[in-house]
Amino acid sequence: MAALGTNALLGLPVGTTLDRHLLQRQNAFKGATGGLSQLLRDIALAGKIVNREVNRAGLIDITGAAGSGNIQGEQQQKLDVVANIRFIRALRNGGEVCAITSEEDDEMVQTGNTSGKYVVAIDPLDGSSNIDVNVSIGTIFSIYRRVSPVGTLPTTADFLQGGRQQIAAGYILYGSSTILVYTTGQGVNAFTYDNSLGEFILSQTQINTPDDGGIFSCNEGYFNDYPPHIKTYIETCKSRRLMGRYIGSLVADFHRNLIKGGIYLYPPTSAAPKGKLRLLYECFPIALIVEQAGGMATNGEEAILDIVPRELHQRSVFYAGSPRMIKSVMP
Ligand code: P6P
Repeated sequence: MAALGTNALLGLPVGTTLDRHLLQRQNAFKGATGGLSQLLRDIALAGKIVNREVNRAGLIDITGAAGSGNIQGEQQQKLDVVANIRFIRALRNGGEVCAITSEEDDEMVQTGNTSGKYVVAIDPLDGSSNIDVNVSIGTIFSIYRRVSPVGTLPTTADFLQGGRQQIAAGYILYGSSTILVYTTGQGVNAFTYDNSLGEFILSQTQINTPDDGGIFSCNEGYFNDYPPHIKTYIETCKSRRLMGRYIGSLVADFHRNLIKGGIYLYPPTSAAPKGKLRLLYECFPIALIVEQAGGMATNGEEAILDIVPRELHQRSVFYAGSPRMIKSVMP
């Protein structure tokens, strides 16, 4: 009988808990202190709590607008604020993280753990305009080792590192099932949440995205704003009868294309001439995942991971997915 999705690197069968997977990975790397494993457990814990709140949002009056805005100029949803609090609290209490950059906070959040070796950039709840209409949403996270000395106050320089300096990245998709997908640079694995056990269980190992795909994902409402070569590319997709799929949640659109093969496009628009998506906590983590899965991510001029950010909430044009499709959108 064929191996049941055994994780070739560590011989871990599908069905392993996230905790055991982290321990196996930690033991496989000499000098590992367990700090990164604990950090990922802290993220998973917050994800379980947010999952619970997302699933009952309509019942406990945490849908709708929070009545506040964020630095992005976006109307915060109540669940945006709730998710932000949950992830910041889990990371602060976990002790491994000295600072957090969140889509929902204008400034870097100091956790008070000056001994923490890591910093986290996070979009606590991406696609939150979909919350009230029961469409999939997600959390996206990126982890760096701090560059400021351990024991001192962290600085923004800890976050303004190139995309290839990430030591881990991932996302949690609150969809038909809740899955956590992450990489530490040794491939991409997915864990499905079993809420009867309260555990994330390994469900897909060493994910590889197809070299080409049959899905293109973009907001065609902005088609008239797109650069000519992107317009041509989208017209070509249609002439080839590819499927257009776009639900307005990056994590959901990206994950579908990762598994089936496809391309996600957020080109420059008149409203966002430098792109809409945020580099630190949307583009970088998704780019690390897709490259680890054999795909590509670019801003149309260079690989996303080669960019060195200048500011915490910097935006970027973003194309990510199957390599043959990405090569078609490079000018
Ligand atoms: P638009 C959600 O706000 C987000 O950051 C991504 O999750 C999503 O793909 C994109 O923006 C949707 O933007 O302009 O198409 O509504």
